[in-house]
Amino acid sequence: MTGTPTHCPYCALQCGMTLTDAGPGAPLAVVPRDDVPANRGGLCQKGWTSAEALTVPDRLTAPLAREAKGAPLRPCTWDEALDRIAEAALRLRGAHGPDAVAVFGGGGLTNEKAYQLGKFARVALRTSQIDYNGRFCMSSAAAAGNRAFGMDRGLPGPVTDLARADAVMLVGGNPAETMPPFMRHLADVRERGGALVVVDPRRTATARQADLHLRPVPGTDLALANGLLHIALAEGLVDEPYVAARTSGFEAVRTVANAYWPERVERITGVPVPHLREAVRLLARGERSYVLTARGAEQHARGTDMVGAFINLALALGLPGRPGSGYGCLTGQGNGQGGREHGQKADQLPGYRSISDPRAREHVARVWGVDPGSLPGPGRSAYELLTALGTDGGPKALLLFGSNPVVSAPRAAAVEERLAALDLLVVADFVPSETALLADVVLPTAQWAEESGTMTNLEGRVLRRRRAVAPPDGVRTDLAVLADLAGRLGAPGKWSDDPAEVFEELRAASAGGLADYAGITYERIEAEGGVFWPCPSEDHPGTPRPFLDGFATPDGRARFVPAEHGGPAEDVDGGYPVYLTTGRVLAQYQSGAQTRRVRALAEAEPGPFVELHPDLAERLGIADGADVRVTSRRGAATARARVTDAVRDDTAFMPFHWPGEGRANSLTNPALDPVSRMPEFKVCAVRLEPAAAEGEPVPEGDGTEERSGTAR
Ligand SMILES: Nc1nc2c(c(=O)[nH]1)N[C@H]1C(S)=C(S)[C@@H](COP(=O)(O)OP(=O)(O)OC[C@H]3O[C@@H](n4cnc5c(=O)[nH]c(N)nc54)[C@H](O)[C@@H]3O)O[C@H]1N2
Ligand SMILES: Nc1nc2c(c(=O)[nH]1)N[C@H]1C(S)=C(S)[C@@H](COP(=O)(O)OP(=O)(O)OC[C@H]3O[C@@H](n4cnc5c(=O)[nH]c(N)nc54)[C@H](O)[C@@H]3O)O[C@H]1N2
Ligand code: SF4
Ligand SMILES: [Mo]
Repeated sequence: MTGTPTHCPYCALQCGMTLTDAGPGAPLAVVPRDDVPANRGGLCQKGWTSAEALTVPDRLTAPLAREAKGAPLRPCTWDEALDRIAEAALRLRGAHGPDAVAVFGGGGLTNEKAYQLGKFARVALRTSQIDYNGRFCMSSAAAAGNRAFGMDRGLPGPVTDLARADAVMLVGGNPAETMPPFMRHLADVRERGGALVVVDPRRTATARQADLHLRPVPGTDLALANGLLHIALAEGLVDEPYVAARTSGFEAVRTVANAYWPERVERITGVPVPHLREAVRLLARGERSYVLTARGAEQHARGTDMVGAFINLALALGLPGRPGSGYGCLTGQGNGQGGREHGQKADQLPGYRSISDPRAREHVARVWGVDPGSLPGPGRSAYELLTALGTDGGPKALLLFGSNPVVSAPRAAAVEERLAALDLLVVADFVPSETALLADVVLPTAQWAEESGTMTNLEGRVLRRRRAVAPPDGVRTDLAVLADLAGRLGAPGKWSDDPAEVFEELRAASAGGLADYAGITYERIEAEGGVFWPCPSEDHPGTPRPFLDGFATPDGRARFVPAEHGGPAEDVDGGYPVYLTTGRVLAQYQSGAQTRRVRALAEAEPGPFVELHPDLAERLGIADGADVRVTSRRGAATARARVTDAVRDDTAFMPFHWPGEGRANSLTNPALDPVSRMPEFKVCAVRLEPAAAEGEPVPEGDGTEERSGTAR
């Protein structure tokens, strides 16, 4: 049996796997590939069971529509569904202007789909109102990377470079659960004598493998980073020649760091001074080290500055731009990297171009065959877009591809209300997700093993996704849906449903941009095991390590950006005395729409839970396994108690994979970072009580988006 070599549908590691048809009625057989460096023959439980998602019992195989609000969703023909969408889009545009129709995308979409979705919004709908769930994901790391290096790239080089590091500091990431085969690369570091430092309020499966674990109070990482830099300065560990030769702006950062003496930082973060010193000593002990961030450091109302403070530390130690060394962010979704390069972001055109840049507009408009003046300007960011839906002056219709915001958006109840207020909600998905169940029209689309395209993994390596089976009857690809709708809307230009043709156009549209894919072809990807962007021409080798010769800033120097600690947007108080942080578990993926339907995964993690420390549990009279009611200023949720000393006694943790009663995002604070517009998923203030006890009524919305400014 030969099988089809492709990659996992889920996270940014994009583990290689081969899919083999195991005969009629049997699911595709999944075999890990050992020729893909990211996973080298490994897979996590989600990857192993990924083929089961293709044949779940409630897989969507016909379009659904409801006749009116409140009426049930019923199967209809593709023509009925697409006519209804096109008719409503034209009607709403006629009545309210092009911004009346909005689009929301996802970081799981292939490059081809992300590109086509952005083009569809700007050319077919002529709307500025498009954004995507990546805004909830690594947007703060992207903003900080752009600010410091002039370019936003997940890792600064191939994952296999990590092995040679003297130390890796991982801030707010739990790859033992979120990218299990990645742990192999961290194990290589330790086997070769390097050290692993983990910064996480919880003693996670990742932290248990670390040489040193720092456990800050959630939301205090900025003070921690400044404090580590203070120690590096005090102990003469700053690489002054590197700072002089390759960076700008250090003096302002030095001045800020001076005020973060170790005892003050211990007071703010709860991390003991000897641990702070040990962390700096480990990170500075060799030439080659990495500072890596993930969502724990990024999903904050000051996430851009938080990541920036860790970049400052890496720069002061002379790490970025050296081989086998640097700063990196662990991107999250399958195409988390490529999905943020080709124009589904509110302010962006393909090739990581700015939609406000006249030259970028002219270049892309030429490729699209339209007048640059017809392209809209920047639109609203994800949360701002979702909460504008159905308001006066907000969009009246939304077309959503590749996200399930009813579960995954912050303050989700408010978002759910806005979705319900739309004239028309269209959701394209493979399964009836919680958001699809609210829709007026649901479009059943093909999924990963049924389609081809490209994905860009956390290394910046562009990979091929290959079709292994035909989609079920009745199902169309996202590209086919967009092409058909563009035709019904009378859109100018070319609208192909063939990924190879769309990729050719993407190459031209990205040419000359920061994320330049012009020299990448499907053939090269297959022959070379992936190609790293930027790759401006077919004879260019691709760029695995973009910063070796200089940074992508105008003067080639990396920029230091000073930032002061401010604390979380919402601090604990008498009414809400416990921090809540949220994140992931191994066996569930994101909103759970896919993984909750896979038997082995649902058995491994059947439902919502809240981790709390034994001392806190005892104080509150909550037993392990009992139902806990968790209340924040936004709402309440009920989940099963997991009493564990892996969490701090001032902090509870909930995964966000479940809808309904146990939805973590009923609680989260949508305070947005001023630069990235990333919401503060990682800290809010809550009250916990046994679920049996009558809680006080939940207060109405009360301006919690303002910063409390409480000094810690
Ligand atoms: N199993 C599984 N794997 C996944 C996903 C999934 O849903 N399930 N999703 C994929 C996606 S899209 C993403 S973005 C990645 C996310 O991957 P990660 O970033 O590794 O995942 P999270 O669990 O969101 O957060 C990581 C850690 O941040 C810690 N943390 C919370 N608050 C703070 C804080 O204030 N400071 C610090 N330093 N740490 C804090 C949490 O305790 C948690 O252990 O995972 C990808 N892989
Ligand atoms: N509290 C809290 N909330 C969070 C986070 C957190 O840490 N804490 N993390 C945030 C992060 S990092 C992320 S990335 C978001 C993710 O949250 P979501 O955006 O909700 O991500 P998914 O659950 O992956 O949703 C993808 C949906 O699209 C479908 N889908 C997948 N691929 C395709 C495709 O190719 N085409 C179409 N048409 N449909 C597709 C899936 O079946 C699923 O229903 O959640 C964010 N929300
Ligand atoms: S680590 Fe990510 S890419 Fe690899 S098998 Fe698991 S979910 Fe799939
Ligand atoms: Mo993410």
